[in-house]
Amino acid sequence: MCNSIETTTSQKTALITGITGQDGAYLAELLLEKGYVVHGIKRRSSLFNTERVDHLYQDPHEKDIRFKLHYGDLSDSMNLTRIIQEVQPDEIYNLGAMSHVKVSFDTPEYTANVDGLGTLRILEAVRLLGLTKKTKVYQASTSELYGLVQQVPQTEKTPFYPRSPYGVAKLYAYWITVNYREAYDMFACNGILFNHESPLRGETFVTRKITRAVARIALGMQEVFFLGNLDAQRDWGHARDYVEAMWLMLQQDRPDDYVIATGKTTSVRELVRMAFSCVGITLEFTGKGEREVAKVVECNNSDFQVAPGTIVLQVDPKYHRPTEVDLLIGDASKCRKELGWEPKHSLQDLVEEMVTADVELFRREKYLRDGGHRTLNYNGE
Ligand code: NDP
Ligand code: GDR
Repeated sequence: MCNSIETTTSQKTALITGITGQDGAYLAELLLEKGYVVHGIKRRSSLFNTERVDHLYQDPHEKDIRFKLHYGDLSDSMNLTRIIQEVQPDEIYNLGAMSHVKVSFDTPEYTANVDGLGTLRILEAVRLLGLTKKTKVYQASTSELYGLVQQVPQTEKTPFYPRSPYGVAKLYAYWITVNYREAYDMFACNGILFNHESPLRGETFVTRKITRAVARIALGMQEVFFLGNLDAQRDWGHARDYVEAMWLMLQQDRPDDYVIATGKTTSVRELVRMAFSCVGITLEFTGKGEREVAKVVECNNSDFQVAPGTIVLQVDPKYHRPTEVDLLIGDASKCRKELGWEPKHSLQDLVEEMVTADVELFRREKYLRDGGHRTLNYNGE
C-alpha cells in the first residue's frame, strides 16, 4: 500500500490549484501525457466536485500513481504551505479562483481574498519554504485586467483598468506575481488569457449557457432563454489550446508575462447566431435594448422541430453587470514569436464541439426524463 508518490529524478512534479475547474482538467491531462506527476488542490464540498477529472483518478492505495488530489483552499495559508512543502513542486499552476465576473459583484470580499490574496499566499509559501530556485509559478491572469477599453488589440503593454471586483482582485494578483519575480528572483509568470471555452466550461458562462440552451430548444425541452448584454465582444479561444500556452511559459529560461488570445472578436449576439446555426436553425434579431428578441426564421434539420416565428431568446436586465467590459481583442504576437504557440481550434470548431456535446448531454437527459426517471435540475442562470 502506498499513499505517497515516488518520483524519479527526471520526472517533473506539478501542483495545480483549481484542478477541478475547466482549465485545471485540461492542464492535468496535458501534464500527465507529458509524464508529470500531477498534484491538485480540491475544495471540500457537500457533493462530489471532481467530475471534470474523474477520468484521471488513480486509487491512492495503488503503487506508482501520478495523480493525487489534496483538500485545500486558497484562503488558507497554512494548508497551502503544508501542501507545497509536502509536494515540493517543480511547477505550480495557480488556476484556482472565484472566476465569475458577475458573481464577483455579489461576493467582492471573498473574491479579493481568494483571487488576490490567494496568489500572495502561494508565492509567499514558495519563498518561506526556500523553494524560489526550484519552483516555477504560473499565475492565471486575465483579459479582464484591461476592462475599460483604451486600446485594441490589447497587448502586454496596454494599460489596465479593471471593471469588476474580480478584475481588481486579479490586478493585485498580477502585480504581486511581478513583484515576487523582481524582489526574490523567482520564476513567476502571468498568462494574460482571453476568454477560452470548451464543453467543460461552467454552465453559467455565456458560451456554455448559449450552447446548453440551443441543445434544449432543439430537443423541445425548452422554448426560450434569457441573456444580458448582447453587444459585448469577446476574443474566444479553446481551453485546450490555452493550457498548452500555460505550460510553454514555464518551460522558458526566463520568466515573463504573455497575452494568449486568437486576435479575433465576436459579439454575444453573433455567437448566439453561430450556435443556433449548428443545429440548422436560422435566427433573426428584432427590437432594441431590453426589448430585443431572437426569432426562428427556419429550421433546416429534420432531427429538430422548432417552428418559424418562435422567440427563442429574450433580454433580461438582471444579467447586466454594474460595469461592463465592452470589447476584448488580444494580440498574442509575443507568445507566438517567443513560445511558438499557435491556437489549433477556430471559433466555429469550438462552438460546434460545444453544441454537439450539449445535444448529446440533453438527449440522454430527455431519454431518462421520458422514461420517468429523475434528471438533473436545469438552472437557466
Ligand atoms: P473555473 O471556474 O472552471 O475553475 C475555477 C477553479 O478554482 C475550480 O477548480 C474551483 O473549485 C477552484 N476554486 C474556487 N475557489 C477556490 C478556493 N477558495 N480555493 C481553492 N480553489 C478554488 O475557472 P477556469 O478553469 O475557467 O479558469 C481557471 C483560472 O483562469 C481562473 O483563475 C480564472 O479566473 C482564470 N481565467 C480564466 C479564463 C477563461 O476564459 N476560462 C480567462 C482568463 C483567466 P470548485 O470546482 O470547487 O468550484
Ligand atoms: P467574462 O465571461 O465575464 O468575459 O469572464 P462570461 O461568459 O461570463 O461573459 C462574457 C460576456 O457575455 C455577456 N453576457 C452574459 N454573460 C453571462 N455569464 N451570462 C449571461 O446571461 C450573459 N449575457 C450577456 C457578459 O456581460 C460579458 O460581456 C470570463 C471568465 O472566465 C473570467 O474568469 C475570465 O477572466 C474572463 O472570461 C477572461
